[in-house]
Amino acid sequence: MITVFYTFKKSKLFLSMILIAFTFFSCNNSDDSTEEIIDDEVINDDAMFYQAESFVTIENGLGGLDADLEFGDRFGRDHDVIGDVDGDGVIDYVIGARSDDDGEVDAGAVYILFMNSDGSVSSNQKISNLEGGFNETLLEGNFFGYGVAGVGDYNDDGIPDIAVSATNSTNRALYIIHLNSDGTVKNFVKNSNIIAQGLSAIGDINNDGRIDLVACEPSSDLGGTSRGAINILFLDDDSQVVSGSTVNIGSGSGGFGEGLEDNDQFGGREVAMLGDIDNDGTLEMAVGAFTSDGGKGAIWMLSLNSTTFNVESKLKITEGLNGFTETLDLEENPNGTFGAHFGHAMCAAGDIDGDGITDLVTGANQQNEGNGYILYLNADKTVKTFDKISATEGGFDLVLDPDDRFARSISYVGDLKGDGSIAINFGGIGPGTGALYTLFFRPIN
Ligand SMILES: [Ca+2]
Ligand SMILES: [Ca+2]
Ligand SMILES: [Ca+2]
Ligand SMILES: [Ca+2]
Repeated sequence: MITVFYTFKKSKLFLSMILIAFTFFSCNNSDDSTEEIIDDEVINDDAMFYQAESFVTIENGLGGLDADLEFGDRFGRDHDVIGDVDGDGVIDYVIGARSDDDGEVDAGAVYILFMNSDGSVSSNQKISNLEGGFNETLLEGNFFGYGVAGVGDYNDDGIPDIAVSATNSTNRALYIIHLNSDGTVKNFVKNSNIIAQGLSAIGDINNDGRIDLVACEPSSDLGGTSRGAINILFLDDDSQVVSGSTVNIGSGSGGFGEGLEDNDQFGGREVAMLGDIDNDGTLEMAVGAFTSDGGKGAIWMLSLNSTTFNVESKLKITEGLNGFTETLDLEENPNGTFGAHFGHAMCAAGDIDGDGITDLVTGANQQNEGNGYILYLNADKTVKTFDKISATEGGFDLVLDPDDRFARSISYVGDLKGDGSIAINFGGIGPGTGALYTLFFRPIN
């Protein structure tokens, strides 16, 4: 522990916080403490910068969810907060279920979840071929709901709206859906020929009053086979993508330069806008490449020019590189893929360790039951230390199935309870239908 303490700010207050964290961990994990102290790597687990308060599982018949989820629906494969849709003062969610079969096999669906402040679902509204007033015909294999994101109020009616992607080659589209306060569709705008195998809201980076989006295309052959790419999208007053404004970043494009190899799948399923963490005028954004390094996975930390949004500098985080001391596995997975898939999903998590720098939540969903990680970042984009959240670590005592793929999707909720705790949503397979785990963290800072 001494070396860990030494690398941090040495204020007495800060040390006492770490001691509290360490004491909390020791009290709650006494069974593991003997082996935890053996090698340096697990010191990170002792440095927990939060108290694990509780978690809620949302799946068929659990956590207040009354929905007809079926095996393979992939509920929770992507999710985001959308603000308070029904005006009851509690944040609401959008959840993708891209393999839902309403109308056609794998046509897809999304659910608007109206939340209670304890993290349980109060009620829900499905949007699909058959429900929610969605005047659109989704075809077999459209995978509507592959990517979802809250975009704020795009049509100025006071009700937050959502972005939803469909990815099949017969209907590659980005839908901006303007919601009614009951979660049904008021109307929608379809942007065609947009590929978004992942979708992330990144805040209003061009300062035009509308939240901007990143569409992830990990299968892109830009610069080489399946090296992957992202597209930063800007939309106008009519919820349409502004033609000519899209910023394409990948191997040899958008200032990225070199570093990607074939089959890295840069872009993954999500990116995380961290803001200007080093205060030099560029915007730091994390982008995964989940099949990089033989399947172990990696995260690229990009610094984007604040005007062109092209990459000015970048840094790679993976096993043993730039401060990430975790061991990632290379084993074959039950679905035939290889490796841990670190960086498949991620979100910015605010400043959990209280050092003034935004921290990054990510995961390795193909390692054991799936691992979540909180990466505590330095201003130079490297990892200072990290906490791991799994079935056996992180203090939550999660109940996961062996092939749950916990943390395959991640989104930041914030203070849902209104008591200073932070809620973060993690997707998993659960009983096969898909599941959402809401974890409540109390930062110790
Ligand atoms: Ca609400
Ligand atoms: Ca609206
Ligand atoms: Ca904008
Ligand atoms: Ca921090």
